[in-house]
Amino acid sequence: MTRTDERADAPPATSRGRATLSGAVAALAGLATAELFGAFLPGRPSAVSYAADRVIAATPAGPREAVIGAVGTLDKPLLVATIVAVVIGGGALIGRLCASRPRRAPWWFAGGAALGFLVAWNATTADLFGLLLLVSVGAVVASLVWGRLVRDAVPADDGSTAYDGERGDGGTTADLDRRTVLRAAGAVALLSALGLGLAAAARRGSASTLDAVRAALTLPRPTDPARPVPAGATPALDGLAPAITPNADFYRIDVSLSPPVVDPASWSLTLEGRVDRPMTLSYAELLALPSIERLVTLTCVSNEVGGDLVGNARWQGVRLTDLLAKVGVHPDASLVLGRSVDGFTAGFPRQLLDDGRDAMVAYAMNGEPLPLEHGFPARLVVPGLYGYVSATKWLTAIRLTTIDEDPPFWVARQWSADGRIQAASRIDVPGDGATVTAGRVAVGGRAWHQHTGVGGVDVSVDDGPWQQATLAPALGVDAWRLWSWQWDATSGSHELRVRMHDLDGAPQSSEERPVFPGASSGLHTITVDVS
Ligand SMILES: Nc1nc2c(c(=O)[nH]1)N[C@H]1C(S)=C(S)[C@@H](COP(=O)(O)O)O[C@H]1N2
Ligand SMILES: [Mo]
Repeated sequence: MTRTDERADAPPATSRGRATLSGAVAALAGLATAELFGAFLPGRPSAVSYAADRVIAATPAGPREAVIGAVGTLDKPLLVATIVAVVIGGGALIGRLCASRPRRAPWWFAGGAALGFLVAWNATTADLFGLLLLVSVGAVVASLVWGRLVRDAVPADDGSTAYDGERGDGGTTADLDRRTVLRAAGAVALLSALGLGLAAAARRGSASTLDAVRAALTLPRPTDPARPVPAGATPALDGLAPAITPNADFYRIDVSLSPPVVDPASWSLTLEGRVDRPMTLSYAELLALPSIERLVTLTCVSNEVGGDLVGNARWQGVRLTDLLAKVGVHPDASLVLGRSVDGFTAGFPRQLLDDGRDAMVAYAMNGEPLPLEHGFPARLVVPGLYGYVSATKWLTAIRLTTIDEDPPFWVARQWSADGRIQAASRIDVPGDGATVTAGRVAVGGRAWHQHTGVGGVDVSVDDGPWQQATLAPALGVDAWRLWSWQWDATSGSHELRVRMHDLDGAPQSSEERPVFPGASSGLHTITVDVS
C-alpha cells in the first residue's frame, strides 16, 4: 500500500508527461468538435470567433494600433491561432494537474469551458444559446477523449484509469503503454485539425452560397443617378490609384473576424427610438424606395498620414433623411445610431444632416449589390464622417437616441465623438524610397476633405517653395481629387512633401498628431533617390 500512496502524491514523471499530452489533445478535440458542430447549426455560432471578436473589442486603442502596425491584416489569423494555442495550453495544464487524479479532469474541462463562455460572451454576440451549446459539447468531448486516453494508457482489467493514484493495486502502472497513448493522441489531434479545417470550410461555403444569392440580385435603376465621372478624373500616371476604387481593392476595416453572413430574405431594417412611428423594412421594400447614387470617399480614422485606409466608390441607396421623415423624429433625438447584425454601433449628431448632405442607407457599391465584406445587404454612408462614427455595415437598425443613452461602439472606447473628416493628401507616385532617373519625373496622388472639397494641391521639394500641382477634374465635394505634378529631378536623395487646400483656400494642417483618439494629421512626406 505504501507504494500506491507515494504514487498518489507524486506520480512518475513519464505519466505526468503523458497526462499533459492527453489533456492538451483532449482540449483540442473538444474545441474542434465544438467548432465543427457550430458550423452546421443555424447562425453558425463559433466560440473561437466570438472570443476573437471580444478580444478585438476589448483591446485598447494603443496596443491595437501597435499590433495592426506590426502585423497588418495578419492580426486576425494570428488571433485565432493564439486562441487555439491558449485552449491547447489550458488542456495541457489540466492534464498535468490531474495526472494523479484523472477523475477530476472533467470538472476542470467544464470549468475551462465555462471560462471560455465568459470570455466569448459579450454584448456584440447575439447567439448565447448557441455558445452555451458549443462550450458544453466541447467540455463533454474533452472529458471523453481524456478518459479514453488515460484509460488506454493502462490496459487495466478493472476498468479504472491509469494515473489513478487512489486505486488499490498499482501493479500495471509501471508498464503504461506509451506508444498506445502517443498513437491515440496523434490520431485525435489529426482528427481535430481536420475538424477545425472542415468547420472553416463550411463557414466559407455558406459565405459563397450567399455570394451566389447576392450576385443573382437585380438592382433598381437609381432614381437620382450620380453625375458621370469626368474624363481625366484619373490622370494617366502609372501607379496612381484610379478615381473609383474597384470593390475588390477597397480597404476593409471592422471588428468582425469574418463578415457576418446575412441572407437578404430574412434581413430587415428597423427605424426606432425617439420617433413617432417606428418602422421595419424588408430588403425588397428598401429597394422599392426612390434611390440616390453618389460618389463618396470613405476614410478610416485609423489611417496614418500617407496611409491606405481610404477608398472612393459609387454608392446607391435610400436617402437617410427620406427614411427619417417617414418615422417622424422627436426634437430631442440628437444622435443617429446605426446598429449592425453583429452588435457593432456607430453614431453621429442628427444635426449634421440638416445641411442636406447625401447620407444614405446604401445597398449597392459601384453598380453591384454591396460585397459581403462591405456590409451586404445594407450599410450607412455619410459624406464627411469617418467610418467609425457613421458607416455601419450589415446594418439592421437605425436608432434615434442620445449619446449618453446609447454611446456608440468606439466612442464608448474613448475615441473622439467628433468624427468629422480632416483634410488630407498623399503622394502615390513615386513610392516612398523609390529610385528614379534624373529629368522629368511624374508625381501624383490623392487629396480629400469630404463634404468640403479640394481646391488645390501643392508639392514641395526639400522644404523648398510650395509649387502648384495640376488637379484632375472634381468628382464632387464628397469625393477625393487626384492630382499630378511634373518634377525636374536632379540626382541625389530628395524629400517630397504634399499639402492640400479646401475650396475656400484653407490649407491642410501640418501639425503632427497620432491616430488616437481622433484621426492623424501632418503632411505626407516621402524620400526619393534620383540617379
Ligand atoms: N458592422 C460594422 N460596421 C463598421 C465597422 C465595424 O467594425 N462593424 N467599422 C467601421 C469603420 S471603423 C470603418 S473605417 C468602415 C470601413 O468600411 P469598409 O470596410 O467598407 O471600407 O466601416 C465602419 N462600419
Ligand atoms: Mo475606421
